[in-house]
This record gives sequence, structure tokens and C-alpha cells, in this order.
Amino acid sequence: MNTFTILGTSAKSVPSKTRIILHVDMDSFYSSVEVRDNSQLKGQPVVVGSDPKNGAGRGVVSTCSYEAREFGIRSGMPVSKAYKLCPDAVFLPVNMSLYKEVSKQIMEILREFTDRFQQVSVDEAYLDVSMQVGDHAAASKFAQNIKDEILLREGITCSIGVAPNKLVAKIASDFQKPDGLTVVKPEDVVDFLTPLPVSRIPGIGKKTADILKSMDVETIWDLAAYDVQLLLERFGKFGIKMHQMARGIDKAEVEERGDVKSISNEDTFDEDTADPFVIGQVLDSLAKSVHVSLMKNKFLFKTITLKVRFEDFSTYTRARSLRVYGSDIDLIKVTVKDLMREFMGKGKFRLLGVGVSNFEKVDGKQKLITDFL
Ligand code: TTP
Ligand code: MG
Repeated sequence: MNTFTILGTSAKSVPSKTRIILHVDMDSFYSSVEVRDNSQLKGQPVVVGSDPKNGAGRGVVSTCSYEAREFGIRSGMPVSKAYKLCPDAVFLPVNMSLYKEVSKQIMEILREFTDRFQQVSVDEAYLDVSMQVGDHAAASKFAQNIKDEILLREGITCSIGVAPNKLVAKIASDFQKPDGLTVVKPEDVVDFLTPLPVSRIPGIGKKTADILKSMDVETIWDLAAYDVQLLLERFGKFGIKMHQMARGIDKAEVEERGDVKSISNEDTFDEDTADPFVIGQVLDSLAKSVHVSLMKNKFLFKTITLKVRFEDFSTYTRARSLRVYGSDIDLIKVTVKDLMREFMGKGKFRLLGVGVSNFEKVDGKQKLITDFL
């Protein structure tokens, strides 16, 4: 897959009234598409993964149907383990080009509902509908229309969270999966969040949750009530961020294509790879496409970012900032390869991404970097 992204902030002013944000996330996306295209699979445990070989392969589960989840099968699990949990499941290989196509169609449907739209992964997006609907009750009908339209046109279900900000909308979309619709009114945010485990907060993975547990912090309530100074000491700046999130605070905007703040391009491999030659080629071609877009926009950049996703879906980004603005494609190529060194030999990759940000418009006077390395 090649997902080209130009991110920016909206030029439109932020409405002063409470915002109404939707987070839309497809249910068991890859497997829902497979079931849609083969009605015999309906109601069955379906596992989609790399190298599945009917359960005998050495690959990893990408996702599985909700029927398969009842057996304990999960994304990221070895296919062999999934087979042990449910030998009768249907094991299917990943058909990435099909899912990309369906994803594209779904994102087009969502864009018909609002301009204030931000795709965040192959199967999820945020919509800011504050300008279109007056309150959260109207937003609930609006969200139901989106669900109906996607089901009608693409034949798959999704779950939607409606809330005053992106953070709470995301947690809400996950709250009643599959085929869920959860509306959290501004006055209900605290009651909604506080009983949930801290792991529901995006960015709090197993490692952080374990550390928090050792500090007797298990629910979002515990985290919200914890001394922020101690969180800062233990987790650095992320401690403050966590504390704010636990209180349901998130000011991030739904980012539209407007003022360009970053340009990136990423590629999901059809087959996961650790081959240095292939990796080098992919990084070069990503750098090239990002550079073409930079030139079209007449931008100089200061920051170069690498994104890697391993076979097990663990994802890392690394960034490096230059001392002065640059425009040279080789700067991008050399920097991402240098950043990549940390990850080589650590496993197979399923996705690589290259991005640039921190822009300055070319004005003829800008000193270009030539001596950075
Ligand atoms: P998710 O939205 O995380 O999962 P999902 O849509 O399969 O299920 P849910 O109903 O819980 O939303 O991810 C979207 C797709 O991304 C998923 O269908 C397959 C892919 N994926 C992987 O390949 N590996 C992974 O570990 C995860 C989490 C997702
Ligand atoms: Mg999903």
C-alpha cells in the first residue's frame, strides 16, 4: 500500500461552542471484507494473517472475525497459536490491495459527510461535524446515517464514537464494538472515562499499564486522581499528557488538508521483509515521492521522519532535525537510512514511511544546507 499524506491544520476558525467529533472505525476490517466477498464465511471464525497455510504457517494474525475472537484469537498472535485455539477457523492470507481499495471507497463516503475529515489509518477516521449538527443528539442521527451508508455501499459495519474531542471519540468508538454507536455528551465525559482501565487510553500500552499498576493506578479514575508531579517524575512529559487524557482533555484538531504541516508517504509490503536491498529501494522511492511533493509546494524542510512497523504491528517513529533548512532529496535518503540502522536485524517489516516537516517557503534568500553530514 502507498498512503500519501499531506497534513495540516484547518484555516477555518475553531467553533467557540463545544465541538462534536466523530471517530469511525471499521469492525474487524480485513476479515469483514473477506466475509462480504464470500457469503459462505458469514458467521464463521475467520482469521486473516500473513503466511497462514490453513493454520500451519509461520505468520502472524492481522485480524479475525468477532466469531474467532470468542476463541481468544487476537491481532498480532502467531497463526500457529490461533490454530491451536480454533483449528476449525478459516485461515486466509492478507489481500492488501483489496482492503486498500475498500478503504479508499469508505474514506470517500466519509468525505461526503464533511470537509473536516482526517483519515488516521486504513480503517479509521475523525470527522468534526460541529458546523453541521447542533448537539450530540443530532450527532447521533448523523453518525447512524454514516453507518447505514457504509453498510449499504460497502457491505461492512463500523463503530462510531461521538464526543467533544478526538480522544474521547476514539475511546467511545471502541466501547461497543462491533456495529456500535456510543455518544458521550460533554457533561458525561468524566463518568464515561473514569471506570475504564488505563489501557483504553491511546498510547498507554502494556508496558506503561504494568508500571501504572505497580503504582496502584488501574482505572482512568486512579490516573486522573494521581499527583501529576509524580507522574512527571516517573514518565517525563508523557506523564502530564496521560494525566490530562485521564481527565478527558484533548485539544487536538481534526486536521484537514489545508496549511501543509507535514508531507509523508508510507508503504505496506505485500509480504513482510527484512531484506536490506528491498528496504533500501523502498526508502529511496518513498523519499522520491515526498520530495516531488515538496518541490511542487516549494518547501524547504528541517525535520525528516522515519516510521517503521514490524510484522507484529509494533510501530516506531524516529525523527532528526537539521541545523538549517534543506531541499535536497539526498538529505532525505541518507537521513532515513541512517535512522533505519537502529531497526535492522530486529525482525521483518510490514510498513515503512518517510516524512518531512518543519517547513519554510522557498524565497530565494534561504540558505540551503549542503554540509549537514
Ligand atoms: P483495527 O481497527 O485495530 O482492528 P480491526 O478493524 O480488525 O478490528 P476492530 O473491530 O477491533 O476495529 O485494525 C484495522 C486493520 O489493520 C485490521 O483489520 C488488520 C490490520 N491490523 C494488522 O494487520 N495487525 C494488527 O496487529 C492490527 C491491530 C491491525
Ligand atoms: Mg477497526
